[in-house]
Amino acid sequence: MSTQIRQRRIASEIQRVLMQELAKVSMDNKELFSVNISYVKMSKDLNHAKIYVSGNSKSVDALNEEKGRYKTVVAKSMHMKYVPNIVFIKDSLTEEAYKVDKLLKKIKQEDAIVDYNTTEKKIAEILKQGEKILIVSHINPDGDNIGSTLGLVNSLRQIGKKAIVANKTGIPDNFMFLYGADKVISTDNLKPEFDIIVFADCGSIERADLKDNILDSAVTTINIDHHKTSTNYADCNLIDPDAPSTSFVIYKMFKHHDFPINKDIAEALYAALLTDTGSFRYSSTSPAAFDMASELISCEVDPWHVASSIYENKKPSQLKLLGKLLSKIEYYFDNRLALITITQDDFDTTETTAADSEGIANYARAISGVEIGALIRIEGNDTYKVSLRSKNLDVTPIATAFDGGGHKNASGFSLTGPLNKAKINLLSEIRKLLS
Ligand SMILES: [Mn+2]
Repeated sequence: MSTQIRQRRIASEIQRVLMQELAKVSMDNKELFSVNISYVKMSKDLNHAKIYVSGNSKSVDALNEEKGRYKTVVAKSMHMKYVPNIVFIKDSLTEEAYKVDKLLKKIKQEDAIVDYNTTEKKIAEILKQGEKILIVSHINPDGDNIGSTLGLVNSLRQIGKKAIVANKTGIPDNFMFLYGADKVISTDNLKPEFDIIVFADCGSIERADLKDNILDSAVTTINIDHHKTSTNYADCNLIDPDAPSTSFVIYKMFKHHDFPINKDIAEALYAALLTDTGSFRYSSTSPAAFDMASELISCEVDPWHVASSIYENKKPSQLKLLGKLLSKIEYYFDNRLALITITQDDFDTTETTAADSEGIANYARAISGVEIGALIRIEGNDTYKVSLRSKNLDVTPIATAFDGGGHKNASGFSLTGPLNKAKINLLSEIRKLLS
């Protein structure tokens, strides 16, 4: 056996024996609890063993005080004729590596913050210099879309900008109480006259449904969002995936760069925050989310006025639709998936539209034992809009598989029909996630 091989074999055997002993000893001596033997180096003549350990100097001293005892342990279990002298050495390499790793992470985080703050500042400057500003979100807008775009437009109008909000499908009745909601126009009626287009809470540019001549006319495009799947499709992209709502990202920019916030603006931003956190229930409801809510309420926002206008303002036809849909929920995969399907017939017979189905996917998720609630809704000629709601699973992989996006617990995408084909495609992707 070559000396080198012997050196290595004995070294690894000593390491194994001492690790075992350390595991025993550390039960009584907490100092040694986190000590680990990184490696053992034997001298050529096998008379000395250097034991490199991770841990603080105190624990290394403690080991060296008892090194006679450890030598005996090694001698006993290895049946060696000449037992090597043992010395414990603090392995600063692992510690260094740990420090470097921590430092790199910190630099990366700081870079991201610097990046974010620079972008935020740049966007604030662009908005303050702009004249004609178009603000859009996606079709069938939700509360965050509406509140974010209205909060932004009202603040920009306060500083003298010609700013408007456009939406392809208009504002649902329960958000019409927000200031400026009645001035929102259809994207179909836009003229190419804007120097800036702002996309707010709009995960992809396609969902905004803007005509090419409008897009081409703008000098600068801005994307303000909190969807973790958001792509950097605009000239300037301010995306905070940890933000509870897009209105949170806008509110931060308002505060950092002195944009006006009056009661109407505060109410719009609050409505967006309230709806996107599921009334402060989702895990996105951070301390900062409550701080924002608290500050907005100090701006005279009445939380009950906002909540009751949005949630306790349903038309009888909406409840008719809900009742119809609840009675035909389908269950799959041991009741872990609950699926609601909305056909054109469901809308026609209850005299409702897509806007009236907002929030219905949540009912599927609300069932005990269900892990994913899914909603398939007719959107157009043989196209279906799918909304996924999960309790704990991350549903974004399913959404991205179908070119959609969203958040961990709430994602969406489109599927082409016929309905049965769309359903089978959806079920096979969900099966993968649940297995
Ligand atoms: Mn949002």
